[in-house]
Amino acid sequence: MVREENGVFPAVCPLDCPDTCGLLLHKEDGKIVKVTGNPAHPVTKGAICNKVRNMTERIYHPERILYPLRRTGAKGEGKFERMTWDEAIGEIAGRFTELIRDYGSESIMPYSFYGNMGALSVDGMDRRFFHRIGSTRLDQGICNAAGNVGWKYTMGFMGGKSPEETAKAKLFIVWGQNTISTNMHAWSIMEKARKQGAKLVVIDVHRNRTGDRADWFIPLHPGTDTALALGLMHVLFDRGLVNEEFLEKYTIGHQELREHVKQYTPDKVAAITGVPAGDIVKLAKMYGETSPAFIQIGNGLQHHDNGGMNIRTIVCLPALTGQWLVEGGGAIKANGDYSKFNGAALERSDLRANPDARIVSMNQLGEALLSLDPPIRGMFVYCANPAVVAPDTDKVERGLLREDLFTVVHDLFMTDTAKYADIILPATSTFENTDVYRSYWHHYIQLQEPVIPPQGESKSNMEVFKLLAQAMGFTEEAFQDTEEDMIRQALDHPANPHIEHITLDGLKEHRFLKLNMEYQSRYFTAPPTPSGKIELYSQRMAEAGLPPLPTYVPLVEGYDGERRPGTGSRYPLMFISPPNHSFLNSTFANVEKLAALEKEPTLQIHPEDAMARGISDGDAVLVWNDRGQFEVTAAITDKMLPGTVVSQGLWWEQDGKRHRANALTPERLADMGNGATFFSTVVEVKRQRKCLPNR
Ligand SMILES: Nc1nc2c(c(=O)[nH]1)N[C@H]1C(S)=C(S)[C@@H](COP(=O)(O)OP(=O)(O)OC[C@H]3O[C@@H](n4cnc5c(=O)[nH]c(N)nc54)[C@H](O)[C@@H]3O)O[C@H]1N2
Ligand SMILES: Nc1nc2c(c(=O)[nH]1)N[C@H]1C(S)=C(S)[C@@H](COP(=O)(O)OP(=O)(O)OC[C@H]3O[C@@H](n4cnc5c(=O)[nH]c(N)nc54)[C@H](O)[C@@H]3O)O[C@H]1N2
Ligand code: SF4
Ligand SMILES: [Mo]
Repeated sequence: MVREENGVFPAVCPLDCPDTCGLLLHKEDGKIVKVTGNPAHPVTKGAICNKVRNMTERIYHPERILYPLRRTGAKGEGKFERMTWDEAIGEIAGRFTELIRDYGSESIMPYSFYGNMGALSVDGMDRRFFHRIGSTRLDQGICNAAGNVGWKYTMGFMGGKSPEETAKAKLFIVWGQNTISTNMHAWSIMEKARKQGAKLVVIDVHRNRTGDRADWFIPLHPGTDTALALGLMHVLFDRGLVNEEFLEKYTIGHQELREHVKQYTPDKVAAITGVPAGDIVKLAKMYGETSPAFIQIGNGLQHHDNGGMNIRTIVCLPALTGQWLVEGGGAIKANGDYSKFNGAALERSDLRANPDARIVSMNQLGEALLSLDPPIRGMFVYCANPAVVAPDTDKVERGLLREDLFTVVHDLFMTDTAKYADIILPATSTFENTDVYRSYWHHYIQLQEPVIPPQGESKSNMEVFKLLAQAMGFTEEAFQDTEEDMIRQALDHPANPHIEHITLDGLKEHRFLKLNMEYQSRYFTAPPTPSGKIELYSQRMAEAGLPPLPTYVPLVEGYDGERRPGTGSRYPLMFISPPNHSFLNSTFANVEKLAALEKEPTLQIHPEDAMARGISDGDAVLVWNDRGQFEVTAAITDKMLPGTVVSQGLWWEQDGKRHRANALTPERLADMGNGATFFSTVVEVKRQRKCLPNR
């Protein structure tokens, strides 16, 4: 039931961000006029980012889609006419039914990610529907898949330390994360600890906002983190800075590792990484001699060919020093496994008639749409914007342009992807829905109940898939469940003791409830790996054809062993395209206020690389490789080592101009988890036009 009265109402930030903030929505005359942080939330404590402080601009944006639309122009042209919900649901159900009859159920594919993190929005009725159809399945490896698999090879479980505890650390190593922009409450904790004397080291290929504020910024060549970690291990063993008792009691493979890392001398590692040998020794000593020492691992370094190995290797470090058992020490990459809901009950994969239906990696959408045999003929996109965020977007576009592909997009806006749709359905915002949220960083479960009514004729994901199920004649009870039924089912999960006490009634009363963390320490002393120990040597990796000990494997494309990036290639520069501060993936790129803060898409290029190409600051430059190209403005900076260029932010098409970083990125899969390899890309750059004088 929507709250009609004015006042201040609790809410949850639905975005794909580790912080999952508690919010307060301030309502006047039935409208949300202000979004602030909820000071009662124990971790996010009333602070929120500027993006969500401006959330009303998004919720009430004049371009929000409010009615179902049918395409009238060519695909991609963006011409549509209004249609009714009855017509839209009837047409989609009709087309899907025909496709299944003529080509089989695998001719249909969902494409979704976490534009809204609510369990009911992306892991609920939608999954039931596609299972029931028996569609092609989507392997959702675009974000953290490689790193999660890598972490689990070592630790068995996707969970690290608790955020609150890290306040005790005396040393923070931020490894491949732009914490200020992408995990701001972790940054608050670090800042507080630094006031008590803690030191901050940032290891990144680019001196991002966080690196700018570090005590020590260590730049390195992309995709060489495993080598750096092995160099640190070399020094830790060599100088007796390891915790022998911890190694003996809680790990397997430490003798093999000790021998193995002898080859990774500081000099050898310096040649690979670009980090001077003296700095490698200094960092290893700092890490080995400071306690508590905490490592914050981001997503950046796993978007590489060797991304899984990077994470698998870095999480071995706290085992070498025994920091897993020190309060405030250890590491976090993500804490998602602590808060797992009952996925089987939510998704109901038992409804699937064809459990062996084919699986498509979302990182290879272009290839799937163009080459899969038998072809995908119907695609339903929701909570995602693949025309911008997927690798090799030119290829994705060619797929979306296929006349024989029936595409439905459910979104709040005419995204770049929606322009290729045959039918667009208007989505509610989370503030119009009931849903339940967990965090992949902190330990609180939160409930969202509607604060405003659905805008226009928009409908939630849950409603849409219920309507479609009904129209297709699916009579199973699973399609009758209400939001509250499904929240109860999600929380009833005896396999996860951390949520055993959490109920819908409890959430209604308290808004957020903490996980039971009394079992946490067992993941560091008796982890759920095959050996029951932290696996420095992993038999499972050997069986999967991977090196069983942490091993530096050079990138397929780009940094070539011990030589400079791209040697011998026509494309001598490594291209990194991480998120910017004011967008959330591509969400908010159409909110004028936030886009204005980011000004324009830029290519950050080192003075040496710019000079070699006659490029001045502010010039329009063309960045290209065999996959595609895009034009951006050059920003000359020494924030990277020579040989690396950086373009932050995933931008929408504007006034017919595209700035799609992903035109350049590969569909290749990472070493583990079928993860994405966005940052393992080489390019060349040339000047297009001189900087305009009035710029
Ligand atoms: N403001 C904002 N916040 C966000 C997002 C957003 O788009 N905007 N996105 C959300 C999502 S979905 C995610 S997954 C996270 C992502 O946020 P983070 O976890 O911070 O990861 P990235 O920003 O992808 O990359 C972090 C850093 O890794 C660096 N990097 C790239 N390659 C390498 C490498 O080989 N080695 C090392 N050491 N560093 C490397 C990049 O230069 C970048 O500075 O943030 C979430 N929060
Ligand atoms: N080059 C490069 N590419 C990247 C990355 C990178 O760092 N560099 N990062 C990658 C990563 S880590 C990620 S996680 C992906 C993210 O990729 P996506 O998950 O596709 O992220 P967004 O672009 O934010 O698109 C989310 C969409 O969901 C819509 N949405 C929000 N709420 C709802 C809802 O309730 N219902 C429906 N139907 N729609 C809703 C939003 O309006 C938005 O259009 O991008 C990846 N792509
Ligand atoms: S995007 Fe992240 S930091 Fe911003 S309000 Fe949402 S959860 Fe909090
Ligand atoms: Mo992500």
